[in-house]
Amino acid sequence: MPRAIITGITGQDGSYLAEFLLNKGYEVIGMVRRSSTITFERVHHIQDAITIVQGDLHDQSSLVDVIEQYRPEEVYNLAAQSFVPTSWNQPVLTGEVTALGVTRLLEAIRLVNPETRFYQASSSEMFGKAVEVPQRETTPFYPRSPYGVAKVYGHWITVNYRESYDLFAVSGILFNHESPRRGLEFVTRKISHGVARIKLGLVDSLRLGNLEARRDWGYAGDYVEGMWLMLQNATPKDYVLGTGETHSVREFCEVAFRHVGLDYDKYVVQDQRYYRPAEVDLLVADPSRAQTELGWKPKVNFQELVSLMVESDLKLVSQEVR
Ligand code: NAP
Ligand code: F7E
Repeated sequence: MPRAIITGITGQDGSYLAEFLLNKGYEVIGMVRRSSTITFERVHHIQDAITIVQGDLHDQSSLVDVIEQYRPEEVYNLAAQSFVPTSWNQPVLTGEVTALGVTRLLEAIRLVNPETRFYQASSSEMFGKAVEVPQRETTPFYPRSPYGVAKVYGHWITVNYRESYDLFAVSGILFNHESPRRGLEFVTRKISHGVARIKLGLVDSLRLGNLEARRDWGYAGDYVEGMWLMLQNATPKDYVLGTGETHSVREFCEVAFRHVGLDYDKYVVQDQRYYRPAEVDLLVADPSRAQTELGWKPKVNFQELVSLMVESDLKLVSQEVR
């Protein structure tokens, strides 16, 4: 039975990846940071099938201990301070976790068991003020937030450890991927949850920032398969994962409100508080390398994704008000 460690298992992607690996017959070890409250909501349903171990990307020795204790074949580094606006308020913490945390984990692998295969969760935010459209593996980076800058560091240190120490270390440059398990502060979930609350009569407006920003939105469940495929490759190589389609925040609103028979224009209020000091205006992937070399393709399209999220939030919010 292959063994994998997932950092960030309590996050959106960690929970889908854990399910995916369990279905493939893996033993799954989830690394979690200590907290005074339980944050296992997303993995509650599989908690008996996984092993939870404490560790923190801030703490080198905890990472060495986890790798030494479990000696996994694969490590997926999904843990990060992942919310872009927070990275302006907490730039140093973001750098510590999202950037230096990667080096700490790579060091633990290099020192304890360099045979371990390593996946780094890189991000399309690294393309930022994109210098070409669509963005692919060779597109130069131009990050626009402390989060994007930290991810560029995490990306290059992964490449550097691969080239310096011959580690099987790869980086997946993933475009936005969403789901009913997305955190409530990210725009897609904020919209689907807002639509449900408006439809059920709990609130009468939804306050958002820049409606013209465009993203390449896919379904998180599809993307975790791509992470796994990258670690099964014959040679370590980086890949872009995305749908190749781009939509604006405004379009996401239109489709989400229309799904429940409402007109978004009557409910959405633009609020300066949600604008960013520097915006990423347009992201769209060229995922052709992953399609050709890994056979990876997203299965859920934009309309299906929006419907899936709105339906899930309608159910959730109606249960809460009952
Ligand atoms: P998420 O839901 O925000 O999950 C982040 C995870 O990191 C949580 O489990 C969190 O634990 C953990 N974490 C935070 N700080 C930590 C620390 N110091 N030590 C250990 N664990 C820590 O993120 P996601 O959407 O699943 O994304 C997964 C990864 O992919 C992240 O690295 C993100 O930056 C990257 N990414 C995401 C997307 C996307 O569209 N979702 C696209 C590209 C790249 P708690 O539960 O304790 O907070
Ligand atoms: O913003 C605009 C906002 O916060 C998307 C993370 O997973 O994907 C995610 O980062 C867009 C931005 O995601 C609101 O200005 C408008 O242009 O959902 P988001 P993100 O910043 O793209 C990347 C790939 C990651 O790696 C990150 O970890 O939507 N927007 N109004 C808004 N955004 C938010 N959050 N809230 C609003 O009210």
